[in-house]
Amino acid sequence: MKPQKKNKNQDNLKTKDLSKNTQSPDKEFLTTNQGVRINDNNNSLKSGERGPSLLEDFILREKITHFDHERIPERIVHARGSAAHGIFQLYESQEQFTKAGIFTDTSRTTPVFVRFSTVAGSRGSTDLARDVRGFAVKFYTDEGVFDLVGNNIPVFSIQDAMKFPDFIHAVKPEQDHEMPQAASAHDTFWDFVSLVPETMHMVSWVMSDRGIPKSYRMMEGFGIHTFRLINQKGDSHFVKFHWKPVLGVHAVAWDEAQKISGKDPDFHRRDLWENIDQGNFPEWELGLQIVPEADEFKFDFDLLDPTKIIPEELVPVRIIGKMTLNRNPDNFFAETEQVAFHPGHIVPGIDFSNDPLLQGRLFSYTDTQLSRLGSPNFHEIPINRSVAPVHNNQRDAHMRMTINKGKTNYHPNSLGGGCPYQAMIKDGGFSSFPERVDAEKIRGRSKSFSDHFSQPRLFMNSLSKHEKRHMVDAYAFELSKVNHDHIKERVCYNLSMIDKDVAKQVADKLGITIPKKVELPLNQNIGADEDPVRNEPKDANHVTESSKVLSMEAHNKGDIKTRVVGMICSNGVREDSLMAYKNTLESQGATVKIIAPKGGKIKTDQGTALKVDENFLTVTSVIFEAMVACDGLDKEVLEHQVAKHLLQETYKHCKAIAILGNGVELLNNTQIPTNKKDPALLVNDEAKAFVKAIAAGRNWQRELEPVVPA
Ligand code: HDD
Repeated sequence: MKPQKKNKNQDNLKTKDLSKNTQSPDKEFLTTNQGVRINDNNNSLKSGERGPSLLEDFILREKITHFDHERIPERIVHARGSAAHGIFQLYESQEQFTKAGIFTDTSRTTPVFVRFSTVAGSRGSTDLARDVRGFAVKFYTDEGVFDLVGNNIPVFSIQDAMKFPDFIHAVKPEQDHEMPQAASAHDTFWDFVSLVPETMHMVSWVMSDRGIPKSYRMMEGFGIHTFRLINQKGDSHFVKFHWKPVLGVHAVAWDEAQKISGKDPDFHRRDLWENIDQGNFPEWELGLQIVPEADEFKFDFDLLDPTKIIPEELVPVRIIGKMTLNRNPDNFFAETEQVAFHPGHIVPGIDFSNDPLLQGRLFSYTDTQLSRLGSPNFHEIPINRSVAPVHNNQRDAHMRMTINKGKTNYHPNSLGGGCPYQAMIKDGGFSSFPERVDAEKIRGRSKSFSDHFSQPRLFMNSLSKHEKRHMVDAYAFELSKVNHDHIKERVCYNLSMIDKDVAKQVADKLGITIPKKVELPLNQNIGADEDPVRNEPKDANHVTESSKVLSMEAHNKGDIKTRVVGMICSNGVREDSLMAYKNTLESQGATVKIIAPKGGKIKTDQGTALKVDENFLTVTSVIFEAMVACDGLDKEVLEHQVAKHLLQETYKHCKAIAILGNGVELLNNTQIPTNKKDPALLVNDEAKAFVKAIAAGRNWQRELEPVVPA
């Protein structure tokens, strides 16, 4: 029997595997699908030049038939997404916890394919919706495919898979008029949320700035559920998976998000693509929170409850390796659309816990591929194909690619020499962790799942002032779009169980009063026969505990790598100061774009021609992280509405601005207040100081001042 192959150079292994199916038309003739060369691809076959078309035109029929069937159903959730290829490398063997090769063999480079997504919107919706982001990683390991299908938020909205279709129906556009697209700000979503308080933890994360990331490259990822790791001896440890972005965690402002949705709805997709294209490969470190079996009941929440985190203060995250995304897909449909993730794709050394949400997911993901990709042979699609050999007795079905040789397609057999053999555990055969289960069959939920408010309170306590303000504003924004007051009241009532102050601020903005008690419609509790425990929360006290890493502030790396800075220029711009700034910014890893009234090129005061990246027709401040008004601007720019708007909007979104030389005249033509101390508004300062100002993060203080129109 063959031992499992060990690959030291796997990054090329998946690329090599995919290359069996990639093709390019370079120097080739146009043909039909049957390989017949086509002589005229412009005209159908007709009886006479003006005559009716002829049914015998096999070229026309084939072309149109294929076109007619190009679309497949989009994903029921996470329809909008973008993906990239990459590699995973382990820093240090974790063999004390797991026997999985990717987590024990430091000499390996494991290929990965990662798809990021929004949840609620359709395939063509905006990237900047306020939403959770999917973070799904497919590891092509020597021992088979391992999928870590997570999100950018560490908790889920519901505790049991039984509620998933209800939750998704509620958040998707409403069934009568199919509105709104890619938005949770509507009645059905908040109706559901208000009746299911376990949603409050995840919803509070989504209402925070985590719901509007700056970039896929700047988000954390979480496996969410507790999984198990199994070592060589068969011992089990509970584990939660974390992805920590090397660029830190960053978000945009809500007003910015709404504007980006109009100006560049592909903002995240473009950002991922362009950065990989330019060699700015995004990186994440993989971390594990390990809990020994013996500590399963040590916490005041249940490890099996997916609406709970394990605070990092209780169980630190062990960083064990790094993932780098280094190649864009060749074809969006073939790879990004057809990739099929499944939390049930695990390898020896990893196992499931009894989290009831995870257990339900184990059914759902294969099932959905049957209607989305149309066949149980979806594992043969190149992007889904394992790099570990696949041999079994499954046969036939739509679009079967493998040509299985021999006579036997059953096990056991003697005619085929007993092949393929079952693998002993020592040969890498998967065996489930022999957890003892001895219980009554019930449809119910553990009481250990019933505290819905302590952890959202921990989250809110951990936010910085401006983060909390943004969360309050987001709650108020979303609920303002709800037509029914009783829904708003119920949400505020639930909020008051978490944080009375937050609830009051939201209610004030909505112009409603928080009720003392809310009546639930009949039989809306966990089970119709259960006590209405949700309506009588046990604990409405304020605890002051907080967890540092829950604030995005804790994840600012203090650099400006890959940030995009705009420089407002015109003909005659002063080249020395422009270049001093540009060079310094670029030396720190930023990308600089020249903005000028017209496209083409501008001439500096020294006669050098500079390419214009954005002209006044296309430019928008919201795609930049910071803005510079250069020295030597001509009168047209100094008085131009677009130039003024660029500065005002950059200011409004609290981003860093540098003013050089006569750029001050442009600043003075705006409504930006210049009489206040503002660490992110630099006039004739050094480029180094500007770099520091950008790296420090936004000056959210400006939000407390009268709004600058933009
Ligand atoms: Fe799910 C897709 C993440 C709960 C059913 N899910 C999907 C994707 C991500 C997640 C990232 C997109 C994968 C891709 O890019 O193709 N889902 C999660 C997380 C969950 C979760 C982190 C909870 C912790 N999901 C969940 C439940 C169910 C589903 C409870 C059903 C019982 N999810 C699906 C699905 C999807 C899916 C319907 C749609 C497309 C697909 O699977 O392939 O089966």
